[in-house]
Order: sequence, then structure tokens, then C-alpha cells
Amino acid sequence: MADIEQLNGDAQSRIGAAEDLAALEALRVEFLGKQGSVSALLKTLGKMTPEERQEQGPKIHALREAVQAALTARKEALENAALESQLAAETLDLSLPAPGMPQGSVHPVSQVMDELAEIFADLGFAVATGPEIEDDWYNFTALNMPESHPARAMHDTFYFGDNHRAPKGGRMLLRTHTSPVQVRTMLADGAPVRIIAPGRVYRSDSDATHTPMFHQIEGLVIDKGIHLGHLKWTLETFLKAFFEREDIVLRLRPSYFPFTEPSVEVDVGFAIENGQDGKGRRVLGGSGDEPGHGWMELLGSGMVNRRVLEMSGLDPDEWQGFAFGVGVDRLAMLKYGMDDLRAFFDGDVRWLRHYGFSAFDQPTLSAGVGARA
Ligand code: 2NM
Repeated sequence: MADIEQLNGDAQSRIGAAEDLAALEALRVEFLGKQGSVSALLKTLGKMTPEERQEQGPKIHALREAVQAALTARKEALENAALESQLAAETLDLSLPAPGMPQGSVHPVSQVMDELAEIFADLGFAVATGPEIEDDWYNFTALNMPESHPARAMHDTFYFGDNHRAPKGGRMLLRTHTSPVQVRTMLADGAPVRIIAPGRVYRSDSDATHTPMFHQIEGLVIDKGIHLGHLKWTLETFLKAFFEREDIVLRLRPSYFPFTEPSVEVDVGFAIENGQDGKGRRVLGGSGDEPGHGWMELLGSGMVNRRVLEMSGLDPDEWQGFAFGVGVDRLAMLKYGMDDLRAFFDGDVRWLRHYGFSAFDQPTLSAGVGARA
């Protein structure tokens, strides 16, 4: 009896103090193994009288249960502790770049696209997209550029061969602007409309300021009673948000586009106080009459031509609208100080490392759309 209690006390304290799983296994063998001390006690039951067995049996079985329970509890505690320390030692941040791998970055064009989408979303514009392979009806005819129109030749269009034809027989081409997206949106959804159409466009043209593929964002607002004032306010609000300065001034020059009437080209300047732009401001721009002073041509826009509205399924006596188009690559160059457009598409990782943006830098209006992480 005293033996059993002593054995249990000894087993409990030594099992509780076992420092690792190997030590615990040694204790299991020592107590419960074939040659173990508890097993030896169990074997004595066979030689006992029935009366002794009736008294000792339950006690010895209880001892075995208690030792087994202590082993199980200690094993669980040791395993938990091992897991805890493993978890503490092996922290794994899945958002970090893999060791030894080059870190990717967001291309400036993608960053500017995201900034523009954020700015226009705040003004209530939805993003619309459409095919880059178009037929000439959506790219030209619906935009008031019939077959014979000289502007078609001016667009340096990439055409597909004669074996690729649109369902109605028109020629297929790489879109030269995102305007066909606007036509498709008006035809599909009707009016009112408030969208931007960002995306790739293609023109056969290549030098330091032109690449055969570039990025454009066009905007379209259609509603009742829309006029040039709405256009000017929208562009002013957009450019102030994009360049993150309040002293942006716009100059609207009469121009010509087949799809708008009237058409205006928009120049931007930065005003500084105490100057002379007619409102007591001096105007700074990228190029102009004096070095460092003047205006920079930035985008084209105008009131959507009645014929375009008609071909897009809208009654021009009921609905009016304005549209604008701007080169995203050019905006990126201006905002982030890049000088050669061709470097945008070389895929040179050194250039990307220098000009690229952190993937964690999500443009938001509250943080400033162009904030760098
Ligand atoms: C520009 C300039 C002026 C324009 C027009 C349209 C549409 F489809 F509504 F007629 N979309 N975009 C437009 C107008 C584009 O880019 C320099």
C-alpha cells in the first residue's frame, strides 16, 4: 500500500518535471514498459490470493491510470510549448518578398491610371472598358469620321488584313483612341452617362515622344443642359487633384476634332501670386514664349458633336454632353519627371526600380493621390 502511494508520488513529480519528449518516453518505459515498475506490480496480482487481489487490484490499476494520465498531460504540455516556441521563432510574413527574389513594383502608368480612376470616382464617374481590336464603324464612322474623312489618315491606323472583317463588313483595326468605348456605352446604356474610358490605344508612330502603343483616358458626361462651363470645372478639379496643387490655371483654345463641336484644346499653367495673368497671377508652365514661363498643351476636349450623339442612339435635342481625352503616359512624365517616353516600355528593371511605386501605395484622395510609400 505504502509502496503504491510512494511509487505514484515519485512518478507524478518526475513526469511533471520531464524537460522534453525523450525524457518523458524514458519515464514511460521506466514505469509502464514491459520491465517497468508499475508493470511489475501488476504482475504480482497473479500470485495473490483472491482476497488480496480484490483489495490490491483496484489500487494497482488506479496507479497505472494515474501514471498514464500524468504522461499524457505532460506530453500535451511539452508539445504545446514546442509549438509555441516554433511559432514565435518561425514568424512568416506572406506579404514580404521572397528572400533573394527581385521585388516587383507598380509601373508609373498603372499608378497614374489608378490615381485618375480614384479622382474621377470621387466626381461620380464609372470606369468603362471595351475591345482594343475594333471595327472602323466604332473607331471612326460613329465618331463623325466617314470613310473619306482626312482625320482617318491622320490617325496612322494599324489595320488588319482583308481576311479579318467585322460582322457588317467593316475593316478591323487596333483602336486609335478609347472613344469607341464611349459610343458602345451610349448605345448599350443610353443617357445619362458619366464615365471614364482608360486603356491602351495604338498608332503607327514612333519617336522620343510617341510610342506605337500608348495609354489614354477619355471622359464622357451626357445629361440635360450640359455646357462648356461643366467641362471647364471638371477638368480644373481633376487637374488640381492630379497635380496636388490649387494654383492650376487652365487656358481653353478653340480647336477642331470631328467628334466635338465646339472643340477646345486645354493648356495648363501654374499660377504664382503677384504676377500678371489678368487676375493678378503670374503663370508658370513647361513651354511658352519666355523660357520656363508659359503654357503646356495637355488635353483635347469639347461638346459632343450632335452627329455622334445621333449615331450613338441619343436625341441631341434632348441630351448634351462633353468629352475629353488625355494621354496617360504624358501625364505620368509630367508628374513624375521622366523625359523619354520610350523608357516606359523597355522593361528595364533599373528604371522600374527607380520610378516604380510600392504595391502597398494605393492612391486615395485623403492621403494625396500621388503619395509615395
Ligand atoms: C478627345 C478630344 C475631344 C472624345 C469624344 C468622345 C465621344 F465619344 F464622346 F464622342 N470621346 N472622346 C474626345 C473629345 C476625345 O481626345 C483628345
